[in-house]
Amino acid sequence: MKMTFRWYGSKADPIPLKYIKQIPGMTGLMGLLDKPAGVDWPEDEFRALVDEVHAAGLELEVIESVNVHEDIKTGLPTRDEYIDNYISTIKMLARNGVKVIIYNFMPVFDWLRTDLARVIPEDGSNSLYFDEKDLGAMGPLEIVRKTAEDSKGFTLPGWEPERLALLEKTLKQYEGMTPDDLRVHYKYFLDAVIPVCEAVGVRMACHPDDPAWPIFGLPRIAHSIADYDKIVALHDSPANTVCLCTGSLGSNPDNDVPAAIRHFGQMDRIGAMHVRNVKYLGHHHFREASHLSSTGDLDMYAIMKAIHDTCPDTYVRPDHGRMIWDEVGRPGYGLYDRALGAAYLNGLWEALERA
Ligand code: DNO
Repeated sequence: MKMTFRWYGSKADPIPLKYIKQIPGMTGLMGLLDKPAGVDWPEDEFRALVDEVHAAGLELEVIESVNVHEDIKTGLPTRDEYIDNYISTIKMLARNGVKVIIYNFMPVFDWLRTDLARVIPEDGSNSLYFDEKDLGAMGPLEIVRKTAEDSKGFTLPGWEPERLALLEKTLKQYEGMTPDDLRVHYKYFLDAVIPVCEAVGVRMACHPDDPAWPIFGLPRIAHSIADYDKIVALHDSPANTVCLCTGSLGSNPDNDVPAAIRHFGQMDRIGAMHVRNVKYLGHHHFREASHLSSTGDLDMYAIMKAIHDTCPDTYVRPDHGRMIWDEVGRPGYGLYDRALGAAYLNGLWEALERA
């Protein structure tokens, strides 16, 4: 297992690489270049990032994310140009030491919450929160406006300004599209990129829908074991993998997260793991908890054991943290609680190794 940390680059992330390196057991990053979906990433800029990360004593073997352009997801004729750019980016990343590319195939919205800083009454910290009842009153444009307002000036992954500028147009493109239609577009994309990945030694890892159910009537195709079975079958290859996010899949209590890890781990189809905990508050209603099992509803020991038993070489990052100790930072991506999460997950790992 390689413990990694999500980082947004020195211009966009207030957390210095030095601090990340000081978290015990941290081997590297899940990093990115801040480029809009569809763009061919410039090699000189990426090389500079790699050099900066290496100089800090960290690795950059996982990229999160190279976003997929909406024209690819909606199957427009313009998709081929964007797929060519994606392929060129894959080759460039491989030349520079990248092993895994995390992405998602969610229409329009990446992840969605109704409150980015819900106070946890027990201890006064705050975390990301979702209640479908609150969403009921808001349309997609309103939730976007609210999320932007609440993000404290940070660009949130999946909520990039260029994506939001096209929101109304994009939403229209999905009208009438079924999950099967979306899978047809997905297969077209995978058939083009996966052979390239095989040739250059990179694995694509698809992030699940978050939360793990359909929203705003949009087709969503990655929120259960059955969904993921279909995705890995769309183009059967060790390069076509999942980024198994415990908190996203686990937002639906019907998903047995350790079982999902074992299932895809045994198939060698886990490219990366996001590990975090959720606390269920009702139907389609949850908040994010600290990583410690007893503060939420997911069994972190069972999760780490499933990784240990079936995909022990995978990349793991402590996913979203709460905001604690009055830290001001990107919602979900502060330093302190994610560092505590990493230390705790490393502790579970040490116990598993020794047992
Ligand atoms: C949210 C993240 C997601 C994830 C993308 C991968 O905090 O886990 O935005 O990075 O879905 O493409």
